[in-house]
Amino acid sequence: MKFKLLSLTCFCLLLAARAAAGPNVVMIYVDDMGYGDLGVQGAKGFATPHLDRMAAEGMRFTDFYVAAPVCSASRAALLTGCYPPRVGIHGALGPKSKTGLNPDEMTLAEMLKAKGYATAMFGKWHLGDHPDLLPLKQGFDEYLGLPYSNDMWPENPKARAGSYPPLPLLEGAQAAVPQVTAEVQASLTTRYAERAVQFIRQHQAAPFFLYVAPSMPHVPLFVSGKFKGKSAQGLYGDVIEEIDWAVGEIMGALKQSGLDGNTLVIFASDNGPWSIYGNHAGSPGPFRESKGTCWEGGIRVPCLMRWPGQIPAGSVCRKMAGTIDILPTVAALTGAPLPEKKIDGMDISPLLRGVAGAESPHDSLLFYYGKNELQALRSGPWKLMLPHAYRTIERLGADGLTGLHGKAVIGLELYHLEQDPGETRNQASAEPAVVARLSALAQAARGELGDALTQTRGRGQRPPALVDWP
Ligand SMILES: [Ca+2]
Repeated sequence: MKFKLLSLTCFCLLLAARAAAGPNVVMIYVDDMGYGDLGVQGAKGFATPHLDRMAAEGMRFTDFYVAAPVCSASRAALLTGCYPPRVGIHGALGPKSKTGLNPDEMTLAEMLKAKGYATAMFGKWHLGDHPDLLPLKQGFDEYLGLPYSNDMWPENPKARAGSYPPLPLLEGAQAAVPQVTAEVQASLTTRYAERAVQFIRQHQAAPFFLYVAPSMPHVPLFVSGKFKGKSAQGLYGDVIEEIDWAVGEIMGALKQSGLDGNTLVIFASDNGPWSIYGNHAGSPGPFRESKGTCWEGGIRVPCLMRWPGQIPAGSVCRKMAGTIDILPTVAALTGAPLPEKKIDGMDISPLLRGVAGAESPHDSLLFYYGKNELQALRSGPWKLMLPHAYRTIERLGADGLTGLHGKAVIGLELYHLEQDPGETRNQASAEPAVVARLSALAQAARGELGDALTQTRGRGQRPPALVDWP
């Protein structure tokens, strides 16, 4: 009897400690999935029942943005709450990169670790593959995954002989598989999901941060046997259905562990679809262009958030928000102190909670591509495209082979995203006052974060890590 009372007391203390620590956080960040690739956002030829259920049980964001339409810059923004130029990460880092995310920056994992959270990452890192820059050095207790994109691989059909070193699958900082094969690629989505489920089961009593970053649906596409040939769309649809299954496994593990009501789950993509791959790419939905451009198709991504009892079920948020907001929002929800260094994201927890009248905290969101080119910004319903050159698609590829890029140059163009989400009607000459207001916002941003298009160096730019390889 005494023992029972004691264990009951322990259990209550444990629950109280858990509540004081704030919610668990699960961040799922997929690679190159399009806005139109969710069932609830019109996907055709494949099904996403688990993601659709996540939307039904949580909140779907219609106006959610990445900070850059490319892998490394987008991931740096997610993990630091900063625009990519603030932390010095541009584009997509290659193997044996001489730069990476500076360990002096505070990541989401480090912020929560300081608050007593257990942390783990399973999936694609892509913020520097030098041993000093891998996830274990950036706040994660545990890591399994590819250090960069799965196409930076000797067996990639478009790679020149010897252009890529062997691609390892890392466990911590060691190669669990020194040379990833096609068979290993096909196992990745399931491997990451299994490790995520195992991690959840091992941490039922401690608050945790789990970051799952599937290597898919980035080309080359691979899927495990259990999903091969299942969707009407073909291989891309099969790959999305396996990712959807993985999300279902993670949500199932949370439910079975009794953690549903105490866990915030976020799902988003790191940029728009890689449309030049034709039937091996997803859909940007109603938006213009795709990955690698600052048109909406490159930067507006699917985003779902679920936290039963805290986020209203079946809700839709149409306010402007982005991946830079996740770190400060998680800080607000968990009581973790914000990084000491300046960040750009803002707390959007009133939007998550569905507070009546809650607005986007941002006057504007900025979009970068290339080597720190400020190519576009959005303020309210307006989007200003700044003069720059970008890649278009002249011919689509198919079945894993790329197509043909063209080049386009645009001047100063203005679009009303609520009336014209497809960015088809340039309003610049009709709305000079709006152009002037957004141009002033762009100019202020250049002073702070720099801009290669105008050769501006920003006051607030911090250096990335620089490393030597033997
Ligand atoms: Ca990507």
